[in-house]
Amino acid sequence: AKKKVEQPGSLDKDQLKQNIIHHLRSTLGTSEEKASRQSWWKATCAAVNEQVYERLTQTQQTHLKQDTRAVHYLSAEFLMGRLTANNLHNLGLYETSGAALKELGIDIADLCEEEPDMALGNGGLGRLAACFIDSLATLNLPAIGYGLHYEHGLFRQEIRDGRQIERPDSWREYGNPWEICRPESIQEIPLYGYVETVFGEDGKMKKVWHAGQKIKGVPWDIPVVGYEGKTVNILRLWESRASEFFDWDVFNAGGYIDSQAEKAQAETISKVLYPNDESEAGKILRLVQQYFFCACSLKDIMRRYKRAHGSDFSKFAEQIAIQLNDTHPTIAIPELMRILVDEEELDWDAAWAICYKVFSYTNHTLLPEALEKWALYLFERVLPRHLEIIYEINRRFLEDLVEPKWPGDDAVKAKLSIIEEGDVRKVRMGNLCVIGSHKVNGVAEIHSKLVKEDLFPEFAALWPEKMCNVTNGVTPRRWLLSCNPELAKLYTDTVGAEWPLKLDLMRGALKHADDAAFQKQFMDIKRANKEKLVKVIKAETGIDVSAEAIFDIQIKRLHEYKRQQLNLIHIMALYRRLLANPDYDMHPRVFIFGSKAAPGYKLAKDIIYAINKVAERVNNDERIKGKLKVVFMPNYRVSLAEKLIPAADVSQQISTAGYEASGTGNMKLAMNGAITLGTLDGANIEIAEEAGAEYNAIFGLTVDEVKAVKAKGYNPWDYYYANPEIKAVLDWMDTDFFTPGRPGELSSIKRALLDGGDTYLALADFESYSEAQKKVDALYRDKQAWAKAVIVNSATMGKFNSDRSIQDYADYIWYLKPCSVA
Ligand code: DL6
Repeated sequence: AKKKVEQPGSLDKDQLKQNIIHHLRSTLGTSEEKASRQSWWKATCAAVNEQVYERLTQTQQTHLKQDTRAVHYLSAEFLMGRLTANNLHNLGLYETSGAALKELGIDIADLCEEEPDMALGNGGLGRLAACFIDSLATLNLPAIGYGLHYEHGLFRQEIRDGRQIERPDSWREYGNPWEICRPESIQEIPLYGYVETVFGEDGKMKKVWHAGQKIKGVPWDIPVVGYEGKTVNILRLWESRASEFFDWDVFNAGGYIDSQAEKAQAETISKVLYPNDESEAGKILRLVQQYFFCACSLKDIMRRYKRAHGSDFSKFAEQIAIQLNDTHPTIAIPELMRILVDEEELDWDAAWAICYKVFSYTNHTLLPEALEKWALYLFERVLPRHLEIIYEINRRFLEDLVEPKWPGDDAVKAKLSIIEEGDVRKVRMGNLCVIGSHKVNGVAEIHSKLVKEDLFPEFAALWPEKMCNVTNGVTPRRWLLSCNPELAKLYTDTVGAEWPLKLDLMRGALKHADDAAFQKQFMDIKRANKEKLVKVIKAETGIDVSAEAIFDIQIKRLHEYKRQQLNLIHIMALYRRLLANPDYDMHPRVFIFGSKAAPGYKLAKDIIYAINKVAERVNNDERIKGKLKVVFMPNYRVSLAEKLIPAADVSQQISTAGYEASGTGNMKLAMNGAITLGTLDGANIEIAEEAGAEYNAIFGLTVDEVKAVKAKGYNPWDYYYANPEIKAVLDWMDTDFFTPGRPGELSSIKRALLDGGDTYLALADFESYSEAQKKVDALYRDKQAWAKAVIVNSATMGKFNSDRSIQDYADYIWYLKPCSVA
């Protein structure tokens, strides 16, 4: 008889307990008496996986049977964090597991701490991908995430004498219970070599790519459990291996090291996330990484398509949607053309029509340095056939579309061409993405407008309907239900249990925003979360802080445009005010930073150093009576964000207007009851629209004002001379006040702000930022007004559910329908 498929959450406490003990003994080979916490964690995962795998099989069989259209989300980054609590919540097993483990003498929160973060990403873009695959499964949308199985994710950050030190991250050194190796789906990927032109028996010309090297792609699947656990999709990550990983003959002849050379070389491809690309070898490695994961994924997509449709490609674009998460997977466009034209022998126009319908591209930044370009000579070496295909795409584009629209205009042609001319000719991946995709989206209203008007205006003129917006979102399952269980419970008690799926329901709490009893409940939860964070801060940094203070948090990658330096100079200004007048009227404040700097970004590392040095001095200065504390939390990562966000009072989102594409931390913090102290940039604008600007602290130049100031000619020295506080603070950096005996150690920041031209207008926004900070201080002291503001912020964040973003993609970009799994 056919076994009944387990419904998610159907295990009771005793069954779960039995399963955990069973796996402890038979999977981990240990016993209740001897087991380490690691073993308990792995046994719990194995017990839960019984359900996950069953739902996964059920999902895959349903999709296969119904031959569903699916989206394939190609991303160089998936910043997953930890999966245990998330999977338990999504399966409805968190409470039951907690109870089962308690009877076994284990605290579930401690158990979850055993899991290393899966840090296969840098920041916003990677975390967005992780939220999106959660939402895809939750909405029962057939989807696969495809990426790279990096052996080492984003570096682990240590702080030594205030400086960032990078250490390798080894997230799967001792095995990861959430991943499944699938050797049956290994792919082989060609690289290098040359292209031969041959003529077939039919007299047709063909191109044959003779690869110089072949690499094996081994897939690792991570099940992605949707909320309520019905659909379990997969994230498939490719690991590189040598095709012939061990040369037996060379080994036997005594060449012990040489026999493994090919293996070592092949394995470097998936070794690290973003290898340093200052050298030529580093640049090639990045290009190879991108091609490797795209080519593996396309072969996988082809295999699945052909299983259902053979070589009839007329249905390909009906069945397959591929989303390019930024420019990193752009190479998938010429690769699909190569497969269709060279291998499947479709004619060019038919192949191009398919590609165009299949691909869509999300732009995540306007910063020119992030719009990838590859030196043509390197590209040709690694992917000779792809370069030919790109030339042909470009030729047709320029002749068929650009010339008719702008006859004889060589300047427009040069700008839109996929090939950039110059001393070193380059392949522009951004242009290729736009030309090869049927939709191009930005990630917040303002950003999409700037993509259209400033970044790609000519492309928008050619294809006005192509450019669109999908405002980002975050999954409320991780970023509220799991990380802030007390607030989640308050929402459930107030608006019902459906809110994690329909986040707009949180608005139901608005009617209690003025109610003193509700305010007390809300603020008691915040206080308890702050008390918990006080302990984490003490344990991680040794710094004592009080939960009485305002917790003012800036957590994000370190970049000049994000303006941690603005926060820092304001902290120094406050410190000066307090030194000048110890009774300076302010509510105690703890400024908390969490941030990693790119290893080669010197100024960003200097800013981390400066924050730490200012922190040392401020935190130990008794004259200011503990009114000001500065904390730099080392090794900022997803699991740390889950502890910081529920405890925040103030969310600093202070980028120069026009530079932060969207931001997603801003959404998480507001959802958890923080005021946004922010510029009118990225999604801050939409957050302020939803919550009401009056409940936030908005400051600074707008996008248009930033453009106007720059156009007029910005001179930061004007601000230095006009504002004595700015002058004093910057001059302080040249002294040894914060770095005793070593004057000038902080001067690089001053130099960047003055001699360097203050590219991101920190000094221009200082005064208005400082005023906004005063407003925050005053509001906090009015307990009722503050409580109301944070409740309003939290309750109005429904729009920023990643389910809404994914529904927008499904409706307007992928044309994708849900498929319910029994
Ligand atoms: O769209 C996700 C996220 C945005 O919220 C951030 O504003 C943006 O900075 C980030 N972009 C990147 C750029 N990476 N590249 N290339 O991470 O995307």
